[in-house]
Amino acid sequence: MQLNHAQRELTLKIVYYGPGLSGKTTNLRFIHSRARPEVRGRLLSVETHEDRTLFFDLLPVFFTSSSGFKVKLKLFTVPGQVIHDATRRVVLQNADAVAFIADSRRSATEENNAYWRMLQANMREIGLEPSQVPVVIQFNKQDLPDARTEEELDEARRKGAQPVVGAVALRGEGVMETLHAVAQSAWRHLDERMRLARNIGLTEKGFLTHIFQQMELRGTTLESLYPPEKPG
Ligand SMILES: Nc1nc2c(ncn2[C@@H]2O[C@H](COP(=O)(O)OP(=O)(O)OP(=O)(O)O)[C@@H](O)[C@H]2O)c(=O)[nH]1
Ligand SMILES: [Mg+2]
Repeated sequence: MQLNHAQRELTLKIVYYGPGLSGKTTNLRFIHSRARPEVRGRLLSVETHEDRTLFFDLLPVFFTSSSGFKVKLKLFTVPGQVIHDATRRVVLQNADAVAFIADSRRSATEENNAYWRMLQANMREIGLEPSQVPVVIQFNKQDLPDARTEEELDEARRKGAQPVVGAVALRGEGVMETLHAVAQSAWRHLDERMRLARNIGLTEKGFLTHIFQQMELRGTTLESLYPPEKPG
């Protein structure tokens, strides 16, 4: 988090972390496609010719609050291939929250677990205390055979402390819900420490509304929470 009172700017960093090919870049591409140009910048991707993330993807989402504060959300993905461990550590630096993108297939369980442990290790290596960084778990690729069922996701919800979202990122299902959960977690965590409502005159509801009112939410569970602004 960067809070610059003189420039009246607040920047939050959210990192999409997870095994190779779990769908991290697909999440960002979908968000980019559904955000109005007023609230988003370019999607910057550094990838191989096979579409594997080589360094990171970055999508900035931003708005100016009614109190005149510029609020920027920087969405990053890490590269999932095993060899890029050092890069994952660099990208994770100063993360305010993490969206852990897992592959729902049972055959991917071991890999998910390995990357989960790697996430904790990476955080420690860069001086982040894992228990102090909010994490939201997305079980992506729910469309594939052998994917965990909704009941199994419920079990994960009961067992773990983190919010769990099922997704088919390729079709955009669960993508906005994941972003909402991780943005909300990041905000709450920062607000506890920084008293953002008092210090910059922005509430959680205001923060989320500024972002999600400018997203195309049709067909998502967020639609009724953030009805589009009426023109005029
Ligand atoms: N069936 C299915 N395929 C998906 C889904 N989401 C992503 N994919 C596919 O999975 C492949 C990998 O997706 P990416 O978004 O590039 O994965 P990544 O996590 O960014 O991979 P790295 O950059 O290598 O870490 C692509 O072919 C996607 O089209 C999904 O929900 N269902
Ligand atoms: Mg990628």
